[in-house]
Amino acid sequence: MGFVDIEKKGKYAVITINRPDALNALNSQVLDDLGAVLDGIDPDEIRAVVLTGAGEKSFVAGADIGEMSTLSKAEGEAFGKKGNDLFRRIETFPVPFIAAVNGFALGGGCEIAMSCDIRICADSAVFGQPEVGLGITPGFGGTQRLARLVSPGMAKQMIYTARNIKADEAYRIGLVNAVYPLEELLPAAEKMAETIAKNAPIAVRNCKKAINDGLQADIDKAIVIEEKLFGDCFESEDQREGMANFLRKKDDPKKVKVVDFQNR
Ligand code: CO8
Repeated sequence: MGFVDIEKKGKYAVITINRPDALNALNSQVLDDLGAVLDGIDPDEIRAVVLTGAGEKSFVAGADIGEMSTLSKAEGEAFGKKGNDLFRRIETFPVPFIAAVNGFALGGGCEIAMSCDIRICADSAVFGQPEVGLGITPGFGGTQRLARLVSPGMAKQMIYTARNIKADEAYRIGLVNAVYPLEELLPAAEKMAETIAKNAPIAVRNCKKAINDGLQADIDKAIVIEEKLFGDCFESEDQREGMANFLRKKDDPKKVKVVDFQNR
């Protein structure tokens, strides 16, 4: 569909931002198309999502500079909100998102990757928040998520200097979990998605919510968030069957089976 493709592969999906002529830059249409693709994902059917960019050069080279160049203050704020609302949807979507960063992840590209749960990248990837060189601030969550993901000092250095970093530095500062040769990146991301999709879906969903919501709360409130989401898993067939399978295995190792977790 439009500038964003989705391929459903069993219990996971691969979403590709597909505007390679502009290095997958995010204009309003791309944001709308991505929103429509999210609308079409049933979290009871799809249990993990890989997000990547079309082509071999760029994940997403930022928000569309041409579109932004003539915006008024009010329009700039509205465009920021449009991106922020969409990226927050990804961040809170009830299944994990893995960003497979296959090249440039600049400005809005770095920001959309940071709204995903997990980031892995190609050895050719380049990350950066070049906005101050364009006379603006990062406006799709960069000032907030980068400081939370890496140290505030490193986030400030990247944002104030507008200096791009390569994959090895992104790995060193904890912005990505792993670096792969480009041709191995998507298979690795899909393997991770498949592994996640095999686990109990309510439990995975509740883990995402517990981590995200807990990070925004003080520790006393955060552990209550965890307790509630932990309790919510009980009495589900997945919990009953997952634990019964372990006990059967203890009783007689031959009785062990791969649990086919359902969304119950
Ligand atoms: N917006 C629009 N078009 C772009 C963008 C972009 N961000 N990036 C690349 N393109 C286009 C180029 O204009 C070019 O198009 P054309 O062929 O029609 O001239 C095509 O993609 C290929 O790009 P290049 O020829 O420049 O390719 P190079 O390999 O020479 O360079 C770079 C690759 C280094 C990635 C270079 O394209 C570049 O610097 N791009 C801009 C990167 C950037 O600054 N991104 C941040 C943008 S600002 C942002 O994301 C803010 C987010 C928050 C918004 C808040 C709103 C209020």
